[in-house]
Amino acid sequence: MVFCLPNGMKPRVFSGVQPSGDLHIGNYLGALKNWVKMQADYECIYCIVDLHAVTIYQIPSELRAKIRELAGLFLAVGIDPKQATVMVQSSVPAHAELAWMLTCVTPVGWLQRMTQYKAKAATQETVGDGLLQYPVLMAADILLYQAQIVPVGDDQTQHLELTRDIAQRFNSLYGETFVMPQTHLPLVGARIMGLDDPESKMSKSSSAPGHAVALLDPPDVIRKKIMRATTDSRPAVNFDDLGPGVRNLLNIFQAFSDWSDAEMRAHFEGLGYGETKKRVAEMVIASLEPIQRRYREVCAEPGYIDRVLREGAERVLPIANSTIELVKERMGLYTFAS
Ligand code: ATP
Ligand code: LTN
Repeated sequence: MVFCLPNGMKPRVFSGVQPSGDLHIGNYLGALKNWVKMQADYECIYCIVDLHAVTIYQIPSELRAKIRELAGLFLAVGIDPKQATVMVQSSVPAHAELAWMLTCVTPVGWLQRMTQYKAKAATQETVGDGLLQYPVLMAADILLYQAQIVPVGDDQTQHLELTRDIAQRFNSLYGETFVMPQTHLPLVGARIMGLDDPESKMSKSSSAPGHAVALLDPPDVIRKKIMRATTDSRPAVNFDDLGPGVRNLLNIFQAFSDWSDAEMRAHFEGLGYGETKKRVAEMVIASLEPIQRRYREVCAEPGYIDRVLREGAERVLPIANSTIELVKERMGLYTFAS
């Protein structure tokens, strides 16, 4: 579906990924694959959210490298910097500035209820305040650009609801200021589960070796991880009674191949698990091969990634500054007399 504006302007899309851990096929199928599809029809801003990553301690030298790696992967999956803007969150200070202003209208109880906060806080010895404020910074990312559409995986729907609640509260306190953003989920692939544990979401922060397929994993590693994926004791694929592990593998195949449900059934019904896994592994390997090739090309071009990131920040700066001026004006904060 393409959202239309009266004057021919394209609706604005914003989304982000944290430069923490290795980008995996869940991130690709849940978010980035959609981002690529949307860039021709929308004004897209794709952001590397490094300020979000540091809500949990990151080794500085590794974070610095991960930011460039992630930018390279954005380009490698097909994001075209001529069509879409690729930028780093901390290079536009207005993200943090707006986050502070929004923090002041956000009840702390709303933040303490977030499931991601509760899950991540449980893994930390000391919980930094940034982890609690994480969804406010995410709201600021989106509202700063008055984005209408936010393409994400299923795990972000609660954060998007909170973003709308914060925007509504701000608008009712200070007058109509922010556009209400809509969540955009993929039809297939919105929630890819861990290969080792199909009851939990595939996640960058898991350290279990067979948990996720990274976008840069070599073919033999992909094959090994998929062949060892947790399934069940049923003899073969039965679409009327799929266990969670097999459902997840078939979901991965379908999201990569874009096959219909009928095609999936015709191809896999009654097939043994060993052969099913082989076909899934070959589909994943073949789909990632051009991404990995393009990634090597992007990295081989000296200065290219940094140029894209600098131009991205320059392109969005006027939008960010005009929102900050509007918000300051609405809240009664000081602005220089002109
Ligand atoms: P972390 O474990 O560090 O929180 P993550 O793997 O959840 O990382 P994010 O950077 O938080 O990755 O998410 C980037 C994008 O990928 C978001 O749009 C998110 O919804 C999507 N995403 C993350 N995991 C999955 C998944 N398992 N299936 C589908 N989409 C996912
Ligand atoms: N919290 C998101 C990353 C993120 C984001 C955003 C996504 C930060 N800011 C703005 C969409 C829009 C996650 O995927 N963990």
